[in-house]
Amino acid sequence: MNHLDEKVEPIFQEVLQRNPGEVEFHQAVREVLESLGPVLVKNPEFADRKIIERICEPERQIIFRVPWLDDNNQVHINRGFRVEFNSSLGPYKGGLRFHPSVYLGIIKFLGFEQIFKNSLTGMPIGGGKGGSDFDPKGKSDNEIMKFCQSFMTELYRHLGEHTDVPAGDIGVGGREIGYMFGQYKRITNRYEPGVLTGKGLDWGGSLVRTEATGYGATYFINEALRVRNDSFDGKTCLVSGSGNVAIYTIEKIHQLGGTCIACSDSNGVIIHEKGLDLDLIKQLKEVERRRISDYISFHKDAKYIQGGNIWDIPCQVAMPSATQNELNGKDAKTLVNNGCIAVGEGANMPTTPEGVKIFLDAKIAYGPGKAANAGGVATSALEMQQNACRDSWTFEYTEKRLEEIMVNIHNLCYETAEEYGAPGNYVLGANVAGFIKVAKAMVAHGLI
Ligand code: NDP
Ligand code: 2IT
Repeated sequence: MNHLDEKVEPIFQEVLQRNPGEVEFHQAVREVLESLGPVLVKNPEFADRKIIERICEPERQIIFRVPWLDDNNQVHINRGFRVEFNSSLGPYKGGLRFHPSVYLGIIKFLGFEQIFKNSLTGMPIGGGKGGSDFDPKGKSDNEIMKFCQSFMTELYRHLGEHTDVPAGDIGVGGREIGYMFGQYKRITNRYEPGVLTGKGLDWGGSLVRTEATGYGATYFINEALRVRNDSFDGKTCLVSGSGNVAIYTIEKIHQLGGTCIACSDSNGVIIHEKGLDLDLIKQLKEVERRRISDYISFHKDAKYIQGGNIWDIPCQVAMPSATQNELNGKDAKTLVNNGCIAVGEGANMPTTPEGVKIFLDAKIAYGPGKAANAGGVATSALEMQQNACRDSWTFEYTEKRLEEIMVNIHNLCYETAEEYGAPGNYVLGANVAGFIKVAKAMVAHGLI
């Protein structure tokens, strides 16, 4: 782990003490705080106003009971969360995650990252995150609907287009957003598209939102390769996961001339040396909601490795797009030794601190999640813009906006890293640039 500046160390110690057991939150906070020492030296008013201490404390945390009935009329109780972290730059904005591993520490790490990510997009959005320990795997469509309705029956009172605007994340896609939107509309008697993003295209959604996170992460790495006089063309790539982010990362890599030879889920890895068949993956995952292992029934030359580690496969570009801490120090070493020159994080905090250090020391093009995967939330902000003026843009126009936003984020991180004496270090660039904008707004708004 890197050193913390002497002004920042006591703040981190207090975060540890005030938030016991929330290990993912500690990890996310530490990674940002490691970059902030020089920012306090240049901006003493941030220390005087205790901006870092305030940023580390969510503005509001909501935890609630979510009761629901399964198809056999059995009662289940889950826990719902919404952490409204920071509203300096706009209404709270960030996804909802439904996964059995969810607890307050995961929602807080995601909400904390979201503050700086949303700041980097240049759009007027604050940071928040929510979700539940509900496990959508194996549930019927009816059970998913019942759960979403019960979840929204509490959450709705905290939302609003100028207050808090959720979207999807792991386990929450278009179907779940639809059920939640329906319940919101029913309870409030208001057709308010601006209250959720990731909506269906016929009822207020934006073209490109489905593709945005994966496309955006690929654009970010494309730009990082471009400044090194390189490109995706002819590169062998790995994309972990096989959900929303993974699918559209693979699609954009293929459009830019790379070949993605492996993807995964929490059970195993698919390897297809001649390049993954993306139409098949979409059919299996988006339409039929099956496991990725079923891929090999359609392609006899593909391999499935149960419990395999995708990072053991030699590649030039790796795009972790599943979940937090899925790539550790040993994996990072293997990737670098195998000739990997770029890593772009579609997922949030997928690389452990040991892994991050190895990528930075090796000076490969490493795009951290809060910069590389910001295209999803940025396109959510474009969806909010379209909703606000009752408009809908074409695919081409919206994708162009997304590409410009990702190039801007890349350049902001790149230039900030140079300014702070760490050229090529996108971690430092993203943390510092994301933080400064929020910090300045907090100073302007006074002690609240
Ligand atoms: P999906 O639910 O669509 O897909 C998640 C994928 O990751 C699945 O293949 C899943 O496998 C795998 N996965 C999830 N949890 C684990 C785990 N604990 N261990 C191993 N594999 C796991 O989610 P998304 O694609 O939307 O999200 C993927 C990542 O991208 C997350 O980190 C999310 O926070 C991040 N992200 C998402 C954005 C979005 O717009 N959706 C925006 C920015 C970041 P399995 O089916 O076996 O669980
Ligand atoms: O982590 C993320 O940025 C998301 N899950 C998307 C959030 C959003 O509001 O679109």
